[in-house]
Amino acid sequence: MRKRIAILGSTGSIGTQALEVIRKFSDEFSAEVLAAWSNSSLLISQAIEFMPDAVVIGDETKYPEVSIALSAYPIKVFTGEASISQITEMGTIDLVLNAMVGYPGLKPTLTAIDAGVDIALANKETLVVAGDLVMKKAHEKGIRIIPVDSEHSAILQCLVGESLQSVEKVWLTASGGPFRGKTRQQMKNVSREAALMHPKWKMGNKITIDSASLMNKGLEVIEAKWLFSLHPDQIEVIIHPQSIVHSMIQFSDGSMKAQMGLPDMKLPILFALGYPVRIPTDFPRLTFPECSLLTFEPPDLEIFRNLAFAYNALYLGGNMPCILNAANEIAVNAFLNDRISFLGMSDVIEKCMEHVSYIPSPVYEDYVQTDFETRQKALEYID
Ligand code: MN3
Repeated sequence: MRKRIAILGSTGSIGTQALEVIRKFSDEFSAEVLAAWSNSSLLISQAIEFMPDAVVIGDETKYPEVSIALSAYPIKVFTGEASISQITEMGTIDLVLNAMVGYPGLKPTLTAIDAGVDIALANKETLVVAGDLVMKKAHEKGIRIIPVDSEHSAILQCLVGESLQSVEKVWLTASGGPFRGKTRQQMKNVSREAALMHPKWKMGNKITIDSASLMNKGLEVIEAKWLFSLHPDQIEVIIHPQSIVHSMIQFSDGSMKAQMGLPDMKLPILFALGYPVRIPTDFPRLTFPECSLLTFEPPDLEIFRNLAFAYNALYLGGNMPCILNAANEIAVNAFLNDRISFLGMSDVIEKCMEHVSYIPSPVYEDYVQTDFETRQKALEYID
C-alpha cells in the first residue's frame, strides 16, 4: 500500500524536494493532491508528471490557465485560499505535508488535524504562532505531527526507544549563517545578496534570511517546545558551522545522543514521509574525512538579538510568539525589498513586542487578530 500524500506548497523548496523523494520512492508514496499559491507553470508540470487526484492553485487569477492546461487529464482543479485549507477533502489522504511559508500555513494545519490526517510539518510558523492550540487539537484527534525541520527530525530520531521523561535537555544546532563571527558594526550595511548566501543549506528566501539573523533558530526553539513538550530552559542552541550534527539530546543519566548526516533536506523529508519506517536509500554517505573537525560554540545573543527575542517570547508565552512571528515576516519582507537594513529587522520586532497588546491565554480568533494588528504596526514602524 503506497502512502498517499497531499503537499501544501508543492512548488517551493521543500515541496519540490518532497516530489523528488516521491519520484524516487514511487513504490512507497504517491502524490494525491498538490497545492501551490501562484507558480502555475510549475504546478501544471508537476501535475502532469505525478497525476494527482486534484491540484489547488491559491491565486484565483491563475485558475483559468491551470484548468485549461489540465483539462485533458483526470485531475480536478480547485482555486482560492479556502480550497488550500480543504485539501484533505480532495482525495483519500494518509499524510499532509505542510510546506507552506509563514503564518498562512496555520489554517490548513488546523483543518487537516480536524480531518484526522497525520501531518508532516515543514511550516514551523504554525507551531510558533499557535503551538498550544495545534498540539491540543492534534492530541484530541490522535494524529501525529511529524517534524520535517532537520533539527527536529534529529530530535525525533534520537527519541526512538526513549521516553520524553528521560530528556534533560535538547541541543539544537545552528550553522550560524553567513554572518557568524561578524560584529554589529560589520553587519550594519550587509546586502540582501550577502544575507541570501547561506553557507550550508539551499532554501527559500524567507528561511535563508531567518537563518542569517538566527531568527530561524529562535523559531525552532519555540517549535521544539511544542513538538516535544519541553520547558524553555530545556532547549539550548549551539553553533555548529559544519552542519553535520543535526541536533542532540542530553538524557537524565548524563548520556548524549546526536543524529548526524550530510546536510540534505531530502533525508528529513524522507524520514517524515516514511515515519515510523526508515526507508533504505542510495543517497551519498557521510564519510569521516568530512567530519574530522566538528566544532561547537555558543551563539552571541547580543549580536543576534532575534534569538534573544524568541527566547523572551517563549518565556512570556500567550500571543507573544505570534507577535514575534508576524513582526518578523513583515521585517524580512521589507529587508528583501530593500526597505530596511539587516539590523533594522530586529528594531521592528522589538517595537512590536513592546507595543502590540499581550494576551496571556489566546484562542484562535486572538491569534488572527494579533497577527493582523502586528502586521499593521510593523508596517508603520517601517514607513
Ligand atoms: Mn532547521
